[in-house]
Amino acid sequence: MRVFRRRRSSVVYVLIGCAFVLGVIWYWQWGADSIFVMTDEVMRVRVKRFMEYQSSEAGRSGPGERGEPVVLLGEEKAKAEVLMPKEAFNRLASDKISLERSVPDVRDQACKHIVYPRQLPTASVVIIFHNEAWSPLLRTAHSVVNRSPPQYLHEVILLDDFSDKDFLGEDLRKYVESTWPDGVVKIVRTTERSGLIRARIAGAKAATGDVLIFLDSHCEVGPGWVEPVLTRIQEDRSAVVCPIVDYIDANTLQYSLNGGYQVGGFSWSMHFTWENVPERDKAKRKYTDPVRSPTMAGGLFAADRKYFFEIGAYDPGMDVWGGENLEISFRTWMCGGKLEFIPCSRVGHIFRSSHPYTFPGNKDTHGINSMRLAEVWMDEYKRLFYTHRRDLLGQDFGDISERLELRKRLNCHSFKWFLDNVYPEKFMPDENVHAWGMVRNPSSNLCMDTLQKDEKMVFDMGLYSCQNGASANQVLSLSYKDELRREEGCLDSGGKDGDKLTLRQCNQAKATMKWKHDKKKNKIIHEQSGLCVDVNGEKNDGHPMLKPCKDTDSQIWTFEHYLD
Ligand code: LR7
Ligand code: MN
Repeated sequence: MRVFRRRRSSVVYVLIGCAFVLGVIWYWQWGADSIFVMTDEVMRVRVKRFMEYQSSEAGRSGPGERGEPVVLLGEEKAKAEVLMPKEAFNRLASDKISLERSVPDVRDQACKHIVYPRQLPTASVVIIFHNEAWSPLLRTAHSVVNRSPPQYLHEVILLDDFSDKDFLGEDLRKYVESTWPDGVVKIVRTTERSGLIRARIAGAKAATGDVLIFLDSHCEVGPGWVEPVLTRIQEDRSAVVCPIVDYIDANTLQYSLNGGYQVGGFSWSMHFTWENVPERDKAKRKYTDPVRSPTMAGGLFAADRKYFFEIGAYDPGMDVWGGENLEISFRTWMCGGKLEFIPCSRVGHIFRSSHPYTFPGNKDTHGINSMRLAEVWMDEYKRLFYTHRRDLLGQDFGDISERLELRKRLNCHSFKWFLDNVYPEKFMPDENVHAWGMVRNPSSNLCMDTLQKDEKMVFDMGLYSCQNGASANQVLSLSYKDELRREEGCLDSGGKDGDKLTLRQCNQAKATMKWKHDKKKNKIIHEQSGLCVDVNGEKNDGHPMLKPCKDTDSQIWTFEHYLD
């Protein structure tokens, strides 16, 4: 019995061995050959197409070429204006422009002289879309194929997040297959509306290149955009990197360079903000060096494909839109990676004023997604998020246990570590301050209020009935540096009788931005002029102003919280 069994198993080994040898011979004779021949052939097609585009680009003419604006007139203009609110950009102007238009080379001169390594990892460019218009979507794909050297472009994945516009079905498939018969552009479709976060995960899973590069479906990449990105990731696989985002006008499709040179921050309401590069980072670097950034805007970035999954891809519990950009930013830094902008890589994006798609269930997905992010990553600092979003307290944000598990498994730093080490400039409304919260004049029950003004702008501080802590527009802090400030700006005043309190960029060197307050006298005194802040008979939507100090109810102010 034993002998028999042994003999049978040796027969099996011999058969497996023969099959293996035959397989190797077959592969060597035909398989390998045909694969290599095909690859060579495909690569030839791709290189030829790339060279042809490159050599014709400078001579192109037509509407919108070189990123010039398209201005519609008369009937067309009227038609475009009707479409604008629905599509949130000027589709008619976009449709007039070639899908392969040229864009200006807005890179710094120094970028053009850099010689990048010949051997670089390959890119899978993932373009997610839901009901995107035809011309911006295809212009994104064409720009990638036309401006990425074929040896580095593994594939372009058009990830259709369950669009229901007809032309994005068969028509798109036919267009893609006939335009890129070599298969460099692929369509992958989700089987239900996933939202942009899960759509990106699906795109990343379908990809097989070394590096993932995500783009929105209304971008145009600039000359030489891909090499610096791949070079940086080759140097350091834990670098998650973003191109500089140029501006494509939603109305004229004009491509204009982002002259500013900024990095990403965030507001405590969990919105992305642009911030100046801190001096300490400016000092040590050349213009062309990567610049570290606390956060990213979200849509345009690259990461080593395996690394992207190692650090937890995205939170699949996030719906439709919003919050994922700060989540991946905090997580990358806190779990051992880094986030950078690459000044020599430029990509244009159409900035739209609204979303040309639905939010199923009419949910505030940005709010709920941000709750998930705050609960998983922000430790005790989530209090500052809820200060700005009291309306969200008690809302259901779903199950976050897997994300908490991930944080533990990756042994990530605390949020405080992130603030201290990556973003020390970030102002905490309730740390290093004498007092904070509502600033109330008890006799009128009016509070200082931003009146919803955009805090990136300069504006006069207003007055509004006190909302008892429910309105983030009424949060002010009196800092240890004697600033009376919001998250972004500080109150300033000319210091004359009747002058208003103007919110503008904080500047510690400015004497006109210093204020004194003590909870005994309850006045707010403008240090430089010695004048007092006065309600001066103003009502809702009015403005507090400086007046000579006197003993009057309209000069009494109390802060919601005193810390000393
Ligand atoms: O359900 C959806 N499914 C999708 O596939 C909803 C959207 N999408 C697609 C959509 O077609 C688009 O390609 O997702 C992409 C992003 O949607 P947009 O273009 O409406 O977003 P946005 O440009 O207004 O918003 C920014 O913030 C978002 C937060 O969730 C995303 O991170 C976007 O990618 C991001 N865009 C950028 O960062 C572009 C550069 C901005 C700058 C500077
Ligand atoms: Mn976008």
